Amino acid sequence: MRGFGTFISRPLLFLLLHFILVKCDITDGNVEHLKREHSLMKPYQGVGSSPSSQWDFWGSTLVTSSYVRLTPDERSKQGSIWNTVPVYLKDWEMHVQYKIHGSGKKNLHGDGIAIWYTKERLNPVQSFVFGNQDHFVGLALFVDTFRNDLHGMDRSFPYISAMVSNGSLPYDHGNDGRTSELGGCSSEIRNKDHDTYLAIRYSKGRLTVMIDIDDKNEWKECIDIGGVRLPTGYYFGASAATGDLSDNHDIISMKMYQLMVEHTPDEDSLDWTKIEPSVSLLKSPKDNIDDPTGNFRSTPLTGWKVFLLLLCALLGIVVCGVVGAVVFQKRQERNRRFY
Ligand SMILES: [Ca+2]
Repeated sequence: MRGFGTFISRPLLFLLLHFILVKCDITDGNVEHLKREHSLMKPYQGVGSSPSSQWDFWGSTLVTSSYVRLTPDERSKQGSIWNTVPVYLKDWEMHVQYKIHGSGKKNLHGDGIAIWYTKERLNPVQSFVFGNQDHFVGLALFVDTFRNDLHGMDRSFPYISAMVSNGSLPYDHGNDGRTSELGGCSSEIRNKDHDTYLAIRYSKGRLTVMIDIDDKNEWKECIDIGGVRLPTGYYFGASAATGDLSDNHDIISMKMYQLMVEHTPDEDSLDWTKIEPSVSLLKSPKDNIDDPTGNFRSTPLTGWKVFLLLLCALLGIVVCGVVGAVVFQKRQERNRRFY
């Protein structure tokens, strides 16, 4: 693609970049669509202490006026925070502002934060992953800061990955969930001077995860997969855990936006609370081991990729046309001179 830019005029390049950024910016941005009953924002009034609070917390979680600390930078801590109101939106977008920081040097910190959309909330059972149960039912997004699987050296940590489970398949902490992940990306999210963001969008069976770690107010795609089925009526939560190594795991805000999406009458007549969490259009999760990137996305091309392909094809045709015309003209001139 080197030299691609030289083919494109500046206005066209600007238009192209604008198009890509607009497509990547999945922020709904419409405050009217913010669902306050599912959002956690400063100064977290009443969280955990008021009976009418829409958020509960558990374990090592500490609520201050400027952040919710799921774990301090100390060993063997587990904490979580949970929305007490089930979500009945069919299409939604959750924006999480968070910060993971601590005194541990590179690779000497852990374990990370998980964001949940699950059937059960606040379930302190014996088997924990990131401060919650490993046999969860629903969706989980793991911001994993510690590499447990020493065989998986092909990816760098911190690593963000998503998993959907109906409860039959647990998250395997020993291999960083590699065998069950739907997709993921590496991201240097620790010890930033600014807060970091992630957005989870679920709409029409498509799960998209975007991240913003550079404080530039721009989303970058991390995960984008189709064929995901999630019910309504589940709960949002965030949790974190430390082990022998630790970090401060802070949630600054969780903002839930309703997406205004039309559904067919057939879709609307379904009982969305009865949907079992599942993913189609994918290889079996175990095939993921053979994928050197640990990443499989057998998804159709997204809008802007199709746009780029079409643009390349169009440019190709234009270049061929121009070259053809020049050659034809030269030949005509030569012919004229010949005669
Ligand atoms: Ca891990």
